[in-house]
Order: sequence, then structure tokens, then C-alpha cells
Amino acid sequence: MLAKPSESCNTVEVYGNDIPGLLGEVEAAETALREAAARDTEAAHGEAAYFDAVIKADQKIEPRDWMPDSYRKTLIRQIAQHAHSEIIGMQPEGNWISRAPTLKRKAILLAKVQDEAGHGLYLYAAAETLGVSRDELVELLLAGRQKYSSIFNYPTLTWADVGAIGWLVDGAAIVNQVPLCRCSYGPYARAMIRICKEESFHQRQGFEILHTLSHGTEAQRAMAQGAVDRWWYPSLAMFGPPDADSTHSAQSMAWKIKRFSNDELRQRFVDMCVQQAGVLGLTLPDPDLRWNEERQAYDYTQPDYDELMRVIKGDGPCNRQRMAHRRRSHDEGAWVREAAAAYAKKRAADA
Ligand code: FAQ
Repeated sequence: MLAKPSESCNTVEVYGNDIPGLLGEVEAAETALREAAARDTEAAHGEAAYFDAVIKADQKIEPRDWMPDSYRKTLIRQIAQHAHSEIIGMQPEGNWISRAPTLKRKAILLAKVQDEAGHGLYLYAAAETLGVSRDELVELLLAGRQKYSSIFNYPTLTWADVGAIGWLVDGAAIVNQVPLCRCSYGPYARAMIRICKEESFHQRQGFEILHTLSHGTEAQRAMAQGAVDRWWYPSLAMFGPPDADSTHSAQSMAWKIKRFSNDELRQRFVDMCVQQAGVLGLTLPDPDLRWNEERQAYDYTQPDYDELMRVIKGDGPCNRQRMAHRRRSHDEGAWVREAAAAYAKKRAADA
């Protein structure tokens, strides 16, 4: 390493006769560094320009592509939250598998709950393409550092709740998720296509349960109406805070992760449900629900967003129960993970 020449000594004494050669080497090294930095900056600009162009052209960003750190973080947050929701979302309906009224209903519900597990797995796999492992995401959920949808913190008190979840919760999920099939991140968009097809079946089975009940005895009709009364506002809240309070919407829409705002999707959902409630012969529990000719949409009462925030922060009717159950299942599944890892290691060694 070169000693720094001081004012008090003669540079020729310090470096001897090599000084012109040494300075030349230093200059050459500095030039090489400057050129490398310029190339990197140009490449980064090139990559950023490519990213912007892909988004603008409505094409897909793939895992191999450069992406801004904040785009990656936003996707990990949303996809992880979505995956956790599918997994925790198995609990409210799972509660009814052993008490479904007929063998056929039991088989259908079992298949639906298994589908939700599958959705969770596709979504964890999509998140893994962003450089984070499923184990890490599960740890974050269990540590309370990642969220899952507010809706799964409400109890399923009667069999009609299974119908209301299918009709309203899966219905809201479809309205929210169909636009995600056009999300700018390829792996998430592709996972959503299959998920939406299955959600569509889920929504119909819920509608059919409610239709059967609402056309049955007076007690069955009352049970169906009671479930719709309980699930309506929590389903509206699933779409998230109103646009004015939505922290991520503007950026996520600019990146074409989200295609519509929370309020736009909520409105679509309301308009869809009013028609379907008519066919079911059930009433949506909102006295102010009426057609607005000017807006060509229904006016409706907003859900209680303070309640949504309380539920998101962990203080809903079932938050503690849901997380306790998830932690218990995770611990009980430890031996399966260990056995699978040991088997994979053995297979790799054999190969
Ligand atoms: N619950 O700025 P925004 C299903 C949080 S799957 C909990 O508007 P963003 C299938 C949000 O994370 C249901 N937290 O956020 C099924 C953010 O918090 P942070 C799940 C919520 O991301 C059916 C903060 O509030 N679906 O149902 C909720 O732009 C039946 C500010 O909000 C998805 O995850 C909420 N409801 O928009 C399974 C779809 N809303 O992170 C079983 C994908 C907001 O800053 C049975 N996700 N927050 O601390 C999305 O579309 C979006 O993430 C939104 C929220 C629309 C949920």
C-alpha cells in the first residue's frame, strides 16, 4: 500500500525513483474503477428502464429479471399474507367437516378445505421465487410479524355459515383475485389463474347451500339469513381500508400488482351480491342499500373500519384461537417435516 506523501518529506526520498511508475499504476487503477462504476450505473439504468418498459407494456416481470427492492418487498408482503390467509382460512370451515349434514356435503367441504391448503402452497411457491423461503414466511406468521385476512377471525356458529363463507367470502375473494391474474409479477399471476377457477367452484357450493336452506323450512331459512347478517360486513371489510387510508394502493397500482383500488372492488362486490341475494330470497342487512342511477351502482353502508383495524391488530373474536391452533398444528407437524427432510437427504445421497 502506498504511504501518503507528507509535506515535511521529500517525495523522491519516500518512493525512490519508482514514483512515476507507481503513480501511473494508481491512476490506471482509479480509471478502471471509474469505468466499472459507470458500466454498473449504466447497467442498473438499463435494467430499471427494462423494468419500467415491461410494466408499461403490460408484460410480466419474471424471477430472473431485475426489480426494485420495494417491488420485491411489496410482493413478498402481499403474497405471503395471501398464502397465510388460505392456510388459516381452513379453520372456520374445517370446524364443520365432522358435522356436515350429509355425507355428500361432508365430501364437498373436505375437498374445498383441501383446495385452500393447495392455494396456500401455490402461493408460498410463488413467494419463494422472490428469494424468501416458505419456512421463513411461516416463522414470520407464527411470530405475529406477518398478517392474514381479517375475515378468518370470525366464528362459524351454524352450518349456514359454511354457505355464507362460500357465497360471500369466496365471492369477495374472486372479485379481488380475478384482477390479480393480470398482476405484473408472472408467478403470482399464474398461480391466481388456477386459484380463481377453484374459488369459483367454492362460491357456487356456498350459494347452493344457502339456496337449499333458504328454500327449506322456516328454521332453515332463518339460519341462512342469520349467517348472511353476520358475514356481510366482515366480507365488505376484506377488501381493506377505504382508498383514502390505503397505504399501499397507489404504488401497487402504479406497478400493476393491484389493478383496481379497494373501494372499486368493494363496489363491484356489492353490485354482484344484490342480484344474487334476490335469487336466494335473502336480504342483505343494510337498510340504506339502493340503486344510484347517476353512479350506475348501489349505494351502501360502509363496514366499520375501526373494527377492521382492531381485527387486523389481533383483537378480533377468534384471533387468539386461530393462531394458537396454527402454532399447535405446526408443532405437531414437526416430525413430518423432519421425516421429509431426512428422506430427501437419503434420496440425494443415493443419487
Ligand atoms: N385483513 O394499503 P392496504 C380467501 C392490511 S384469501 C388483514 O390497502 P394492500 C380465500 C394491509 O396488509 C383472502 N389485513 O393494503 C379463501 C396493510 O398492512 P401492512 C386473502 C389487511 O395490500 C376463502 C394495511 O392493512 N386475500 O379469502 C386487510 O394494498 C375461503 C393497509 O392496507 C388476499 O390476500 C384485511 N382484510 O391491500 C380461503 C388477496 N386489508 O402490511 C379460505 C391479495 C388490508 O402495511 C376460505 N391481497 N390489510 O401492515 C390483496 O389484494 C391486498 O393485499 C388487500 C389489501 C386488498 C387485501
